[in-house]
Amino acid sequence: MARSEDTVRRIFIAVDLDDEVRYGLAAHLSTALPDSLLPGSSPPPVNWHITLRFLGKMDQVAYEVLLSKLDSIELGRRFDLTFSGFGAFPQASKATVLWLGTGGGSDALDDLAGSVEAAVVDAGFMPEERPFHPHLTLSRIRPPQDVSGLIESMATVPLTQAVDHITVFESHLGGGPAVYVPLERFDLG
Ligand code: 2AM
Repeated sequence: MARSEDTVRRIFIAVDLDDEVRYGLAAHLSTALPDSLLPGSSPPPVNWHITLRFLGKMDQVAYEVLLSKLDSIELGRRFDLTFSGFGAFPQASKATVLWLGTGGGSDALDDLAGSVEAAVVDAGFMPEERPFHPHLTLSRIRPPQDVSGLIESMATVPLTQAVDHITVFESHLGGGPAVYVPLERFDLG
């Protein structure tokens, strides 16, 4: 169905996970965690991803310019990404976000985020002010909690994600978990 010119979408660009990694990670967490529970509210595994750039709402014209810029840039060579232990934003003693960090391949992921950022700015969006901090959000915690013990207990996760494309997602918010719809993908070399 054709989209009308005044369509507005809430967009982010991310590294998606293969189902094998997604559900392998969910299984690993449920056995590795002391009481099989994460504090706070956890997005369902189907929503797990690593955000490269969150853009927010944009109209059809901006969306099409973004796609054309993403299509025109060099995204680099595909690479393998491994996962490290847990971390927290803004800090472990008062965590509002519990996340899984990346291990091997983090430098390549940094480069990929840099390429995406260049395309985004070239498309006319404001530059991201915050430094890129790759993470996979596992839980959002309100009110904040001390998760220091949990972070120390979680070692490297034995899973590898082959990063061979990036995905442009539309985010639908509402009651319950967000729904993330993949709209476009761009392949690495
Ligand atoms: P998060 O992983 O740190 O929660 C889709 O909403 C993705 O975009 C989420 O993974 C979230 O990152 C990120 N995101 C959502 N709102 C954002 C915002 N206002 N600024 C930056 N990133 C945001």
